[in-house]
Amino acid sequence: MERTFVMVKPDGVQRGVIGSIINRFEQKGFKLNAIKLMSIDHALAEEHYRDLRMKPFFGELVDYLTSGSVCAMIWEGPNAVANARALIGKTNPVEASPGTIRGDYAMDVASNIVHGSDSPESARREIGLFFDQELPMNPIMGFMQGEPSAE
Ligand code: IDP
Ligand code: MG
Repeated sequence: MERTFVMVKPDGVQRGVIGSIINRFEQKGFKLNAIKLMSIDHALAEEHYRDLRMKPFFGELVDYLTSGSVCAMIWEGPNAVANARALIGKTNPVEASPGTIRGDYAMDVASNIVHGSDSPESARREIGLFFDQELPMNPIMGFMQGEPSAE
C-alpha cells in the first residue's frame, strides 16, 4: 500500500473539474485519504517545486500555482505514485495520450491542470508540506482523515 500527493491546480479548480478528476481516481480504484481546498503562498509554491528553481519558467510556475485555490489530496493504493502518474499523463498535454487527465482536459504545458508526485520519496515530502498528519480534522481547511486504513 502506497500513498501519493495529487493536486488540482488553479486552472482545474477554476474550470470546475475537481469532481471529474476525483471520479477518475475513484474509478481506477484509489482510496481517498485526505482532501482540502486551499490557497498556496509563494513560499510553499517555491518549496513544492524546489527541484525546478533553476528552470527559466520557475517564476511563471510559481505565479500560476499561487493564482487561485488548489485542491490538495492524498490518494492511496498499490503503486499509488506510478498509477497516479499514468492516470495524469505526460507533463506536456500535447504529448499526453487521450484518456489521461492531461490528455483530456489540458492543452498547454504551463497550465496542465493537475500535479502528481513523481516518486514515493517525493510523495512523502509533498504530503508533509501540504498536510499536517497530527491534525485528524481541520474544520477550516476541510475534512481530513487520519492514518490510512489497513485494507
Ligand atoms: P510533472 O508535473 O509532470 O511532474 P515537472 O517536470 O515536474 O512535470 O514540472 C512541474 C510543472 O511545471 C509542470 O506540471 C508544469 O505545470 C510546469 N512546467 C513544466 N515544464 C514547463 C515549461 O516548459 N513551461 C512552463 N511550465 C512548465
Ligand atoms: Mg514533477
